[in-house]
Amino acid sequence: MAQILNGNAIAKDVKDELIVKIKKWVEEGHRPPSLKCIIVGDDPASHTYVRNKVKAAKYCGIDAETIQFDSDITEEFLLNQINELNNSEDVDGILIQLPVPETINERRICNAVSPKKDVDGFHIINVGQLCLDMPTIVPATALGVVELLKRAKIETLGRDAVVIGRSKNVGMPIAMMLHTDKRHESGLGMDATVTICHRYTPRPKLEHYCRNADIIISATGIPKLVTADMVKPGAAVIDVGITRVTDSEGKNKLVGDIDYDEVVKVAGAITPVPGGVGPMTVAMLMSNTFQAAKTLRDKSIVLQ
Ligand code: NAD
Ligand code: L34
Repeated sequence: MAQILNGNAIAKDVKDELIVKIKKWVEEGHRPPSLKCIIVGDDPASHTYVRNKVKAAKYCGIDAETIQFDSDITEEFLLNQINELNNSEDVDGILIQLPVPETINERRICNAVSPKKDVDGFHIINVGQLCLDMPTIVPATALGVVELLKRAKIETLGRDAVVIGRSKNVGMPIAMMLHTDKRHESGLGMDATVTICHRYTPRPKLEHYCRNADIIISATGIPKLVTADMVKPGAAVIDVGITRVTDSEGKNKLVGDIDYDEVVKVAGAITPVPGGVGPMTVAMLMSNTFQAAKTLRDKSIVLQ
């Protein structure tokens, strides 16, 4: 049976370490880090996620506030709100929970956040820096996956990793981080050999790449995409996917992309859903917020 990677427990370790660092930072005379979470519309999953973020922030000693707007606001209105937060000395981190309504251009919104306050790492400058292996703010889910691998002591150097899903906010940054070069200035250095699969990867090919992989990371939102016959015995399997389904008793539940009950018998390590990558995303957002607070106050760092 695989080792179960407990995302809740690892996320708690990350947050407990942050509590100590933030307490010290405040004792040095700084105000607590401050995070603003914008949410547009009433998508229930988005509200759950933002609630989890605000709760985690309070736990860590970060001041967090949810700013809620109706789904019929204009893009211009939202851009103005972001600009006000960009200009406020009282704000370190800004995130706009995605998805936003279709009337609003997501890329324009992500690029409107000041890169130094962009705790999601979605601004074009932060994405570019990530792709260049430069120090930057890395999207929280990708950072969460990497932190989970590191803390579970799963070796990546020279090993074969498959990332299923190539979205710009999730699959792509995960794949980027996995092949970072230890010799580059970001210092991340995961040094895996990475294969990226997506919706047009033919199923037999997907199976072939997965069977060869030491690490499988799936981020598609397709339940049971990864079955036990696709997993090399002993491989680490990280499930980023989250889908809400109704079970046989009519109850709502969350499932990932991995056929957990079967894969757990073959894999060397596996993350559950819920309680795997999700809590790590939230914890790493806290880490990004503290990083942003420190960067904003460090006058030795040249502004972009
Ligand atoms: P997305 O819809 O933007 O991307 C899905 C990706 O899956 C695409 O790149 C697509 O090519 C690929 N894909 C679709 N069908 C496929 C198939 N049959 N075979 C291989 N690849 C296929 O979604 P996203 O924003 O990248 O999110 C992916 C999943 O991860 C969703 O379930 C989302 O809810 C979840 N998610 C979880 C966290 C977390 O913290 N755990 C964070 C972000 C997203
Ligand atoms: N801007 N939009 C922006 N940044 C993000 O980083 C996100 N994401 C994704 C959706 N949109 C975003 C998140 O925060 C997904 N996501 C996220 C956040 C938290 C959790 C999962 C995904 C989480 O807490 N998951 C719990 C279960 C939550 C539940 O009960 O529904 C878990 O154990 O997986």
